[in-house]
Amino acid sequence: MLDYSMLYPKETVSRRVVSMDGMWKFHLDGQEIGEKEGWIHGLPGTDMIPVPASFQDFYTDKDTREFTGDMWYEKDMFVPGEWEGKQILVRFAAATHRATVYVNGVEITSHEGGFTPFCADVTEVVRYNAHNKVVVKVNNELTETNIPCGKTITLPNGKKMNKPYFDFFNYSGLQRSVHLVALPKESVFDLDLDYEINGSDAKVNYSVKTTGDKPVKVELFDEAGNKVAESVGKTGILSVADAHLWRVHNAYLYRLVIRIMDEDKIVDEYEQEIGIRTVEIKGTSILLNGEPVYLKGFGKHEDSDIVGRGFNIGVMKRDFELMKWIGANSFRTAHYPYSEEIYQMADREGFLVIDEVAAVGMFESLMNFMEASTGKVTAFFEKETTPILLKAHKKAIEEMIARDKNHPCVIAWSLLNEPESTNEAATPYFEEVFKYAHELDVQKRPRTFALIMNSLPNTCKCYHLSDFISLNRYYGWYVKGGYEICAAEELFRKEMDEWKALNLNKPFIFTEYGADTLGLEHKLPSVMWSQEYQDEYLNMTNEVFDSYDFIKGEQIWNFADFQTTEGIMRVNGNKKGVFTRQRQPKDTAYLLKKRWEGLDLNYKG
Ligand code: GCB
Repeated sequence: MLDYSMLYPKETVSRRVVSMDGMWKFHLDGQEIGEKEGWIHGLPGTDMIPVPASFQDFYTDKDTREFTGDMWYEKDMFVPGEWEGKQILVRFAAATHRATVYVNGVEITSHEGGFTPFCADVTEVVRYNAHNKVVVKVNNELTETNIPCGKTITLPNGKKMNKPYFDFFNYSGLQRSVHLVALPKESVFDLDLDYEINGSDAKVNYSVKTTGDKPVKVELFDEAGNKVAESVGKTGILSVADAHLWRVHNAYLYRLVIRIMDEDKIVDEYEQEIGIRTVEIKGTSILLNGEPVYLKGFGKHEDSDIVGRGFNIGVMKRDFELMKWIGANSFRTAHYPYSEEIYQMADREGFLVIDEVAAVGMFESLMNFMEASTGKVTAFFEKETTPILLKAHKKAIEEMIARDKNHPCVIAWSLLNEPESTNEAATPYFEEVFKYAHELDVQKRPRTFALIMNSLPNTCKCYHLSDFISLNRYYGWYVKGGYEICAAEELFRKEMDEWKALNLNKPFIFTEYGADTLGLEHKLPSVMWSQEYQDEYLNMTNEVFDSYDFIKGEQIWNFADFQTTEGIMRVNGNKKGVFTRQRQPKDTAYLLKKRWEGLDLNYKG
């Protein structure tokens, strides 16, 4: 079990939350001298950097942008005297990819994994009614024993460099918010919810974990603020008559209030917005509240100008507006769990989310998107270090599920993206992660992984574990692009016919398909990279999607252009966006809008 609570920090009668976002002192440590020189007590120099943000795109020199290694952050925090007797935490929503936290010169905790929160319990070291110094050492090196996978090399000039086995820039640093939190000593630690719908009524099965033994009281309020159910006990059932269900683009959110009581005194109070809904796979259908849904949407990234992968509340708002405009109803959090605020917004806006753990790059290649289509195979899960990787992967799944399980928007877990799954050795590894996700999720949401191009009906050794099959396919781009597109279509249909012949009786969705397109490039007749070709490519793939009844979703790659490592395969980033990186539509956005607005939610039933 995790030794810190994954609950989102919220103020209530018993809890206090102070944002530590803003300018932090910052120092790169290429020589690894920080500890020796006493940086845990305070950083040298005067440079400051915003949090949350990736550090890379602020600076004008390339050594800084490409920096690989340790970087240090520092900020003072004032701890009010009236908090004495409480549990005091510094909560990092993420530190990419690993971090060690020091407060007042004392090492408090370390955390590995760059896309989930952790807390430093500083109760024993803080000074009350005084300023306290928080110092964080963050490291952004890539390895094959943690996720996302890659390696770190040393250049002839002595500088380290990241070599990701994945196709997005290795943005890093304190990319999400930091909060100072005060909790009562006995507090709500965790919450699990599961739903049953019976006609117009619903049951909410809840289970609360606290850090003590005092009794728990739970109340449920509707959107108008009326109490609709209550219960006593750490586990129980809330019966809701005439329940408003959480639906696609018609989200209804109830407010669950949990209180730890001492007689009639509130010891702790926590609130959670919840949506009553069920998710289930039946035959080739994905059912939400028992009704079939067809997924339309995107593989996304957290990526924007200047702040990189840093959480950007304005970009989040714009992205949701664009997704609504184009008629999308879903997205996959490719290739890592996103900022918590994005799930909160998806809950509110009624979007369906496939939540993906950062298990990307499990195919040893710097151009896996290319090489997989040539049939390349790498023995990724047969290494001496595979058990260490598996342990890190399982921990990341545990943290993702603990963090995101109560969001109604999360309808499925994606446990790997484009792994090497054509080797026998992959199967036991996959079995472990699939079993683990199932154990952890009370709602038993469907699990999947995104299949890379070399993972075909006759080569993939792991697809049987997926509750629905997710395909990443680039027929007409990496395979037979341009004037050969008719050959691409033939190969595409051949593969789909082979899947059909297997009669798996499971839904298939496309978690990736797309074509790089330069935002300003027009050419008549089309050439690859032109806006005209992106449309041609989409018309071909859409026809294939419409030809198979078991295809139950299409999530195009990508929502927007995004930054990658430089190289001959990318023109200053991946340009498969339907929108530019500045969130303006390419031509194809209008084609997709027309298509998606015309497809019913229960398309293909
Ligand atoms: C993929 C990867 C994604 C890449 C994409 C591409 O299959 O999952 O991370 O960005 O292909 O554009 O090649």
